[in-house]
Amino acid sequence: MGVINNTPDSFSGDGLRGDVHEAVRRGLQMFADGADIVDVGGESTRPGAEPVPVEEESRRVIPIIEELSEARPGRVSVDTRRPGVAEAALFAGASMVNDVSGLRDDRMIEVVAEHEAAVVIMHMKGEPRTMQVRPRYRDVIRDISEALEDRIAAAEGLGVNPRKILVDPGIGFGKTLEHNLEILARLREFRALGKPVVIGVSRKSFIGKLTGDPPEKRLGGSLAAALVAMQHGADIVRVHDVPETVRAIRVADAVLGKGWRTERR
Ligand code: HH2
Repeated sequence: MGVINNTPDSFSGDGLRGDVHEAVRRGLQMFADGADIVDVGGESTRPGAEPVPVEEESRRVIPIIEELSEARPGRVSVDTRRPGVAEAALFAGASMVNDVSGLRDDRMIEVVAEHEAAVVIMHMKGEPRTMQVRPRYRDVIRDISEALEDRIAAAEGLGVNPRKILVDPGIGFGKTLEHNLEILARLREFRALGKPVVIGVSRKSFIGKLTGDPPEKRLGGSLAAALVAMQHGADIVRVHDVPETVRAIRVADAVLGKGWRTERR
C-alpha cells in the first residue's frame, strides 16, 4: 500500500501541500512500481497534530481519489477518521476506508456498510494531539487485540462484510518504542483475529529512535521493519517508498519462498 498525503504537515516530509496533479502522478507511479493499493490522506495524524476541518480534508483528497480510482478501479483507499470524508471518497470511487481511529464512530461503520467498502480498523490509543503522553497497557498485544475485536464485532453487527475487514495495531499511535518493538516481534498474534493484518512502519519515529536518523533518512530502517513485519505475518505494508520496498520484498521472498506478491500491474 503506497501512501499519498495531500497535507502541509505530514511527519515524513512527503506532504504535497495541495498539488493534486503531482499527487495523481505519484499515485500512478506507485501503481506502476508495484503497489496494490494507494492510500490517500488529507489530515496528518502525527503526534501532536491538530484536527483539520472536514470540508478542508475533503477538498484535499477527493480530486485525487477521483482520478486515481478512474485509472485503477478497486485499488484506492482513503485515509480518514471522518465519516463525511469517507462517504465523499467512496462516492468518488474509493473502495477502502483506512480509519486510524479504528471505527470509533458508528456513523463510519454505517458508511462503510452502505457502500460495501473494505475497511482497515487501526488501533490508536487516545487521539493524535495527546496519544504519545505516557501511553500504558497491561499487555500491549492483548489490549490492542481486545480493542480491535470489539470494533470488528461492532462493524460486523452493523452490516460490514466480514471478508472486507482488515486490522492494524497502529505503530506509533499511542505507543512507546518498547510497545512498537513488541508489536512487531509478536505481530503474528494479531492473526488470531482472523483478518488480514496491515502495518505502517514507514519512516516512523521509532526508527529514528533506533538509528538517530531524521524522517527523510529512514529508508534503510523502514525496509528492515517492513520485511520483519512481513515475516511475522503482515499481509499489507503501508509505505512511502514503493519501488524500494517492492525490491526488498522480492529479494526476501526469493529466499523465503512465501509467495509474497509484488509483480507490476
Ligand atoms: N500511519 C499513518 C497514517 N495512516 N494507517 C494505517 N492503517 N497504519 C498506519 O500505521 C498509519 C496509517 C501515519 O503516517 P503518514 O500518513 O505518513 O503521516 P501523517 O499522518 O503525518 O500524514
